[in-house]
Amino acid sequence: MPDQSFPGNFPVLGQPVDELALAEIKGAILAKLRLAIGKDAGMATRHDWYKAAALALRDRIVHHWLTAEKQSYDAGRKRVYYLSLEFLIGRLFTDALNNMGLLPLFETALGDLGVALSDLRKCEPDAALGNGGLGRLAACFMESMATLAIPAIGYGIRYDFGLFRQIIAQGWQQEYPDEWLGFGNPWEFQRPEVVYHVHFGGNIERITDANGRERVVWHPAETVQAVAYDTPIVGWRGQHVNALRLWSARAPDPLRLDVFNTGDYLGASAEQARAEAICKFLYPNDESPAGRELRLRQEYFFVSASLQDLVQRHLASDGQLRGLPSKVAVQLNDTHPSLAVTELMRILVDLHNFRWEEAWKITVATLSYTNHTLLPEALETWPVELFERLLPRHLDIIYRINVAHLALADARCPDDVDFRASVSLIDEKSGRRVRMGQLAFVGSHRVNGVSAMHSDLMKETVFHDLHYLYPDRITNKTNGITFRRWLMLANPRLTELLREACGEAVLDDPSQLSRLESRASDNAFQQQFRSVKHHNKIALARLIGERLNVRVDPAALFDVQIKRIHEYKRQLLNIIETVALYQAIRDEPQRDWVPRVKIFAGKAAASYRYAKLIIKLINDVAEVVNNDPVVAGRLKVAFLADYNVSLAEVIIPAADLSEQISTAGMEASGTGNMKLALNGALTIGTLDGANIEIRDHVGAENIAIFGMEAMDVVVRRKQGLDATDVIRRSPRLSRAINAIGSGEFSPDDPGRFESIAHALRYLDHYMVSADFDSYYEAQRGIDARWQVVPAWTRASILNVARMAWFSSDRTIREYAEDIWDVPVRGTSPAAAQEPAAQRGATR
Ligand code: 26V
Repeated sequence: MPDQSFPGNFPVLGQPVDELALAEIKGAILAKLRLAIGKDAGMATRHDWYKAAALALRDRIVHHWLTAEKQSYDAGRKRVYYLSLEFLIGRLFTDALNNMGLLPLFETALGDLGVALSDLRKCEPDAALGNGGLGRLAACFMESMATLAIPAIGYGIRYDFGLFRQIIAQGWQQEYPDEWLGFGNPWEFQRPEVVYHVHFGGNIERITDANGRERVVWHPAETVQAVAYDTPIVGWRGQHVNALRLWSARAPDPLRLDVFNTGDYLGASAEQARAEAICKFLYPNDESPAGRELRLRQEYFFVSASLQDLVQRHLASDGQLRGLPSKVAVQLNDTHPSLAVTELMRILVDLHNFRWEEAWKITVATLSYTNHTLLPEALETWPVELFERLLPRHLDIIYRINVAHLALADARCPDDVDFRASVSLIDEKSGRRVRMGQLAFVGSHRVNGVSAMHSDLMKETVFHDLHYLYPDRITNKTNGITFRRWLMLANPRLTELLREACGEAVLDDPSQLSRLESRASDNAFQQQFRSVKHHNKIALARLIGERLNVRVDPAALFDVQIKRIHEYKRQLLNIIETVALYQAIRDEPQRDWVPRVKIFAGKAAASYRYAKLIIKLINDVAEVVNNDPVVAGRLKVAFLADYNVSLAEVIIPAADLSEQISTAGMEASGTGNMKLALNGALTIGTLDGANIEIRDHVGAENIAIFGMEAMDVVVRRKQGLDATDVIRRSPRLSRAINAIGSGEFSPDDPGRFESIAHALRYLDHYMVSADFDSYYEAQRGIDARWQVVPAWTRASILNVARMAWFSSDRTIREYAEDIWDVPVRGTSPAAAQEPAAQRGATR
């Protein structure tokens, strides 16, 4: 239901625009332009208009925000606090407009004022406060929590610079700072009164208090202030609004006048510079985590400020902390906020005089932790020495937690030193390090993985022994995506068609998508569906033309791989297949090859040299293939620079084929896989992460699975990484590797890709060579299917029809029920969202 609480009667989607409301919005935008921006319509730039419109919208959101906040407070509702070092939000303008039901009204109002909403939305920079999947998941979850009216606050850091901007120069990636705050940020509210002190360093002292109790006092050496900035996150239908609270760092004493007066102008603000460094930039997550003190400072900074904030809020309403877990659920997004375990213990024991055992019960009952990767090199650990220097009291608390924890381990497995070593919070093998995963696990009542397979693998691998000690702790919560952004906003034409075909209710209840099933073979409907896709492909083709000066045919198969560039994601497998296909076309140019456009986008970590070389290879292959007259346009390669949420919103609706080809066992879940399938792309993928569940839902006949399974990978790796055997058996692969290694695509530097060819032959850790034949065959199977248009369209429609379960509303409902114990408004019919297999449908 649309919310009527704000003055003015705003129309629901699809209804005619109300003249009164329209006049009011126009007045509001013009007033903002004059009074908040200080310009009149004649002199306003597009950016001024955007800001004025955003501020007019924000006013309307704030009314709902304050109402929701008051209702939650009055009802004493339990609150969720989502702690994440990353929130990959993208743009907020049309997202908020859409959820408020104000998109048509603003569009008309702005049109009447002589500006196009479609132009204005491009003025907003992406908020790219995240690296990839983990950060985007946090953003989808924030939107779903607001939609489900769960009182929640997202806590993170307000980075001055988000994820770097990527420029491709002569095929190479270059990084530039992301100055997203350069023109201000109309969405945020600075809260100068919400400030907390966060301490670092110094030493601890053990004392006995007046009651004869042993206490520990921390005498820190350094203090930084955390200042809150709130951004409203509107849920679908605009009724509930939550806050994303991001902390900015500053020094308590920003300018040392005494120092300044001695003439040392730089020294006078040195403290400020040191404090501000904490929120200066976002760390890359796929870089090896070697000794970066600043990162640990970031982690403690945001954990401490957030916990102080939530404890203070709880005390203000409940007066005591004993009942914290009944009013507060804290979700740790990966191990980055693991210090919450020790910080909550410190607050309870040192500051509020709780006995250790009771404090521990409260802590574990309040916290829960999500794991997002099994890659050993990604598991966070910190040198004990660094910890001791930066957070002496926290290290002390870790040691004490470990004593009780290891006593439990000894009781379960007496005299088993290996078991003890594997569950310990301290890794003694590699120079004594604190293991953040173990800490988060032990301090949480629930630990979840992000897909069924990933959660199973957690039990079998990284957390095998901890799972044995705490068998009820690990649970699965398969990721999801918000359909508002990834379907309604990104693909308005498909949304329109779905509303016609499934009814208006599909906007609120994705299980209605299943009503498409009966239309999947309907010729007229198929034509409409194809025409939507074609329209989206024209838009993407135009973008590729503008940005890369490459002409692509919208009738060709758009084959899309968009994600961070990483060896385990295997962009290399895709580009080798491209080379093999290119060679096949050149061998038999007369054949009727299925025209394909290979579309890549993604960033490599700045220090990840091999990934950057893969980007160069893609661009070098593109240069040759795109300009070869023999190919005659039947194969094109496009690498789109600076992949971000906004670019994803253009590529995803235009995709025919979704590449989800990670080495089995290595992709925890994936969420791009869900976005692409929801928009009607068929998946070519390995049995990895959520691909497995996507197959279960869309049906094995509507997805192309290839390659080794996770167990096969483990077995083959044990045998060694040499791939000469498979290459000998595959002339096609051998020829493609030879072409790459010998410089056919890099005549200016023939040795450029020798290292890649070498790895493919002798060090095939990611099974690129081992999986090649299977992948190539699966791709030719895709070619064959593409040529049977009605069958392809049917499979594409069935993908859309069967993706309902991957809504992040479903995921959040599961967190709310199984982990947070918070009530959720409205439940959607679960049965309709079960996998086809479980419904007994024909496969
Ligand atoms: C971190 C590192 C650090 C060291 C070098 C290799 C490496 C590779 C990946 C990562 C990312 C770790 C956290 C992360 O972003 N995980 C992603 O979380 C998504 C949301 O749950 C999930 O869909 C992706 O599969 C998972 O990679």
